[in-house]
Amino acid sequence: MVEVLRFLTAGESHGPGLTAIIEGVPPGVEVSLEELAAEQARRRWCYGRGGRASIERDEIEITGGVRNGMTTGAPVSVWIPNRDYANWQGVERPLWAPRPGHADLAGALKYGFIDARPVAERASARETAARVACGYFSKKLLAQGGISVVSWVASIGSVDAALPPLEERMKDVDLVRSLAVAALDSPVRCPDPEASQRMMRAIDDAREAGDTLGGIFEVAATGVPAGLGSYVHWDRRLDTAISAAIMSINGVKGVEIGEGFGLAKKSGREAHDAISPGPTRASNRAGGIEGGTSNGEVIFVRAAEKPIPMLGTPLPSVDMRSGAGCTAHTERSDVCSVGCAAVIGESMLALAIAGAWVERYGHDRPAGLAR
Ligand code: EPS
Repeated sequence: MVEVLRFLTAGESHGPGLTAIIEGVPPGVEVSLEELAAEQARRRWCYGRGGRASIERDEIEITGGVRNGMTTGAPVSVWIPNRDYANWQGVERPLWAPRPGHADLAGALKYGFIDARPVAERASARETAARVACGYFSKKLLAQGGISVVSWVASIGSVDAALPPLEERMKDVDLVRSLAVAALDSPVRCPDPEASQRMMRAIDDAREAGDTLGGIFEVAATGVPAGLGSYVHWDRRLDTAISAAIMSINGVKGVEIGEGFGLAKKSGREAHDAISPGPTRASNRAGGIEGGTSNGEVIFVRAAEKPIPMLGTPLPSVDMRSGAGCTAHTERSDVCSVGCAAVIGESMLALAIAGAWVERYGHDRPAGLAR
């Protein structure tokens, strides 16, 4: 048996474009090119991105699976051309000195390349434009079932946003919504305006020093019914799917569900969410998942993105042709992309939850009717 909802992407950062295919979206999901383009625009730019973000327009085409503004149940295919392709045609840009922290060296060793350019081209986070396209269809399918997925940035480098306590952010649906709305006004997607300013200054300082920054973003899904995923086998657990989906985002090195690592420092009485008649919960430290199964609370995920590996002032590396020491390759790049990673996090969380949704409710009928 194949997975009910699955997606594939293809294409390189500076190739003609990216292809995305998502299969398993039920028929009758209302979609629009304008919304899809708006979602792409959210992913494309945040404060800290480099020159490339202003070159690309992501003039997307839906080439399959949609008729008269509705999904048909057939695989949905999307084409996202790269505008920068024109500037790369006929130009050889070898990458002899792998960048520490990037896929360059590991990929070159794996596939036997001396020039790591093919690695850099496919490992590039440009590919996430295709994931966000797939994420859009998942979000629309989930919206039919009353689920929405939102995100914001909690920290960049050493600058932390002054957010309401984690316990409240994980539990309170209205607070989740208001944080996501506040993040819309921030160039770094942080709901705290004062911290946003400091984050932007930190990004400027890093740029000036030829350095880069990472950060932490939070993604939350509200309206998720109890019963998605299962405890019966490791690969049917919803937290398995969610953590893999979030960890797969370029640069992500840590994922927590609910209070995550913080729970390890608490006693059982402090850590668990007591059940009251209803059944209801006054807290959501579990982040909406117990026993690999959604429990009806907000699904709450935190992710840590490492600093971007392409540095203006590069770290030591080796020239793959001679083996001699040198400094790592450098070229135009981003300084910080945490605000964009948050949007990609929404897509990946939506894809993981949508997978569990269609597994439970099927994909032959519109999501709103299936439940
Ligand atoms: C990326 C490097 C930059 C980013 C790119 C991801 O591209 P370039 O090498 O062309 O300057 O802009 O991201 C995108 C193009 C995008 O749309 O997200 C990398 O090496 O990962």
